[in-house]
Amino acid sequence: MNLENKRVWVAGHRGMVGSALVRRLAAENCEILTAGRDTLDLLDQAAVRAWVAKERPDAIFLAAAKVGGILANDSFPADFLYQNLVIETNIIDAAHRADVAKLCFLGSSCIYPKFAEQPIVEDALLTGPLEPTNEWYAIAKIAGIKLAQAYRRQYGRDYISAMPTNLYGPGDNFDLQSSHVLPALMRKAHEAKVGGARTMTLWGSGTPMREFLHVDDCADACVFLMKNYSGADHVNVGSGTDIAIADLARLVCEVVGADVEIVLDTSKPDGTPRKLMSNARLAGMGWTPGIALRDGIAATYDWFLAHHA
Ligand code: GFB
Repeated sequence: MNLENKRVWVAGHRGMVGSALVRRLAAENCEILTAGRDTLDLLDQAAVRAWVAKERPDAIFLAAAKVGGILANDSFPADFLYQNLVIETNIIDAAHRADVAKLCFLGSSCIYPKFAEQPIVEDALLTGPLEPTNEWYAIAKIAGIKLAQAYRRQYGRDYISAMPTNLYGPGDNFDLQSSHVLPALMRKAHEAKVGGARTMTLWGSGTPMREFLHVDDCADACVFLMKNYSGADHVNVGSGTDIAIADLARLVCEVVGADVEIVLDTSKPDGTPRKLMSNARLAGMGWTPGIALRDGIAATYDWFLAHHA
């Protein structure tokens, strides 16, 4: 799809991914549509239908979601399952009713089985049990993939799905209870440095492996897919490399300039042992990521210093 002069709705534009999409779309010469929480409640089916029918976007990036780190996922299963199901069903069905030509649904790498073979190919979906700490969120995201496929199959809609790996970058959530690991470690390292602390606490064993992608790379990949991909199969969006959480903590401390000893809080869950996705499908289409982890962490720390510290 050529985005030039098209009306493109970024649902969830205030979130980390949505705001990265808005930044990226500025280069596409399209008209970007947004609706803040004050104007449109995405949990309200009638309101979403009315808004989409009135605004008539040509394309939609479905980046709105209830998101959080391992503890938030584990603590609020009803919120993660219910809100994500409702947001995606409301938007995808409203898009179909308003004849929206294209939609890109964003999911997550936690849709795959806990013990999937690594690197995880797209076909591993629904081949085994999920990781219990985030199965609620995962089930909602799997339903989103299936919704896009179902509207394609029954109504011929060109609705696609992108599955990003663990993301980080400007606009991330730095709240220690609800955030993902990377912003949590950045804040802890920063506070240790400023406060002169000698230790920094890491949840779990530090041995789980995670793959990280800068959110600007993710936005670029989603725009690439919107423009170049029309298929029922979801597409992994990753960096292609992973790192142990303890090594990530050392890297973050180096970038931040915190000289601390790492202490483990093993009362907190590890989650899935490893989730490195195969990015072969996307690479085969001609897209590869551009931001190295250390550079991305440094840029995110600059953003953190400007906005939070
Ligand atoms: O990023 P994270 O919260 O989520 O945690 P998941 C990744 C790993 O980092 C886990 C460890 O093994 C955590 O125990 N960790 C160490 C920490 N210290 C910390 C800390 O201070 N804060 C946090 N948050 N983690 C989420 C899913 O899984 O990933 C979501 O729950 C979603 O559904 C998201 O898929 C991308 O990678 O385990």
